[in-house]
Amino acid sequence: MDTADDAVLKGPAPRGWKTWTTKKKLIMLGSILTIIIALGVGLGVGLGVGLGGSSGGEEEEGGGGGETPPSTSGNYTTAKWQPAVGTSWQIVLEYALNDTSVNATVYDIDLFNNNQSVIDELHDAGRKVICYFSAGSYENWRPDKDKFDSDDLGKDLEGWPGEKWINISSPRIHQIMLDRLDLAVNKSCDGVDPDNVDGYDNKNGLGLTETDSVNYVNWMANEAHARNMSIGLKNAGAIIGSVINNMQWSVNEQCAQYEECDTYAVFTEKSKPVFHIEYPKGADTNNDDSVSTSQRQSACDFTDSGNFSTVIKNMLLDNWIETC
Ligand SMILES: *[C@@H]1O[C@H](CO)[C@@H](O)[C@H](O)[C@H]1NC(C)=O
Ligand SMILES: *[C@@H]1O[C@H](CO)[C@@H](O)[C@H](O)[C@H]1NC(C)=O
Ligand SMILES: *[C@@H]1O[C@H](CO)[C@@H](O)[C@H](O)[C@H]1NC(C)=O
Ligand SMILES: *[C@@H]1O[C@H](CO)[C@@H](O)[C@H](O)[C@H]1NC(C)=O
Ligand SMILES: *[C@@H]1O[C@H](CO)[C@@H](O)[C@H](O)[C@H]1NC(C)=O
Ligand SMILES: *[C@@H]1O[C@H](CO)[C@@H](O)[C@H](O)[C@H]1NC(C)=O
Ligand SMILES: *[C@@H]1O[C@H](CO)[C@@H](O)[C@H](O)[C@H]1NC(C)=O
Ligand SMILES: CC(=O)N[C@H]1CO[C@H](CO)[C@@H](O)[C@@H]1O
Repeated sequence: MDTADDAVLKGPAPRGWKTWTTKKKLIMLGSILTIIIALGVGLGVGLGVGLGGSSGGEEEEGGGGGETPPSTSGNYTTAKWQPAVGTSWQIVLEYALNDTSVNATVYDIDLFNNNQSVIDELHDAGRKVICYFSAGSYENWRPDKDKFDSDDLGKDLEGWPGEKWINISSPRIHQIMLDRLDLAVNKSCDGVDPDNVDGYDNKNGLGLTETDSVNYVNWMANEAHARNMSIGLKNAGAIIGSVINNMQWSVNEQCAQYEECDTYAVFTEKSKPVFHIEYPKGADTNNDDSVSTSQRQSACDFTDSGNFSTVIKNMLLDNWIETC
């Protein structure tokens, strides 16, 4: 894990692995336990009220770090497109998509770098398109960067030059994200992949909590669904229980490496795919070479792996891909 800290990565690649220190994993395990307890309590209440009853968009006050998020039991919206467990996929974020030859049902590509023409081409080939953007960070190279107010910016994302955590509770941020959803629907994206919704797990400088993320992710899901787009949860294992009913999939990085795929398997149990990425070549190697047998095993062999949509990628998320 520590070697990852030495990696130099540029541009709009995703992150998450970067800050996954042992300390963080311990904190996350604690959070998961807390959530499990909270869910137990919440389920008792929720069953009485009935699913679809109470509001999931309530304004929760963000308190101290590690606070237990609410177990939202209702007011979820549905999506027209629900991909099946095991759906094949490809993800390319490093540059505009220029290789559509991979035989995958779903392509996850950058919202800004790609024009509608390539999305149309994928649709013509019978594929579905998920459009990636960062929902939890400011990126100083995006075309809408000037819309961000300095009051909404927090700490730098460690290891990601030009990126800062943002106040995901701010109405100004919400408007920027609504504009991005409008852009996605204009480009005919079938779904969105909003990244960096786990600011609570990082030194964000804004006091972001799990509750903030739960409210933000559920809000964005309802807005995406209202635009006839589907949406998934990126990493953020600690808040799964409070948002999963609003999600159509999980996008996960490195659960095999960190031995936490069981956390994400709850998606497949609810008939929702886990679009799963492993980087067995490590942080510094980005080439077109095939992985070794042992590297493949480290990416592909885990409990429930047969239900995961696993891809083996370079950390830069360029065209190169292998499957299990
Ligand atoms: C909504 O999305 C579904 C699934 O992708 C699609 O079949 C349908 O045509 C869309 N509806 C509209 C009005 O765009
Ligand atoms: C795709 O674009 C990247 C960046 O411009 C380039 O390095 C790569 O060679 C291109 N690949 C193909 C298959 O055209
Ligand atoms: C693409 O994959 C599907 C199953 O996912 C398979 O049925 C089909 O034959 C494949 N096509 C090619 C050209 O390999
Ligand atoms: C997208 O379209 C714009 C405007 O037509 C053009 O400048 C840009 O090069 C295109 N990008 C790609 C990746 O094709
Ligand atoms: C984030 O935005 C909310 C809503 O505007 C505000 O109440 C809160 O104080 C802001 N947080 C920070 C750290 O500025
Ligand atoms: C989406 O398309 C509509 C109609 O062409 C246009 O009015 C609107 O400005 C577009 N929105 C974005 C975010 O591109
Ligand atoms: C996939 O999930 C189903 C339903 O949860 C389960 O019965 C099955 O054993 C799983 N298959 C694999 C290969 O893990
Ligand atoms: C699906 C659903 O019931 N959505 C509702 C959630 O709550 C907001 C605010 O009360 C409503 O506007 C939605 O219609």
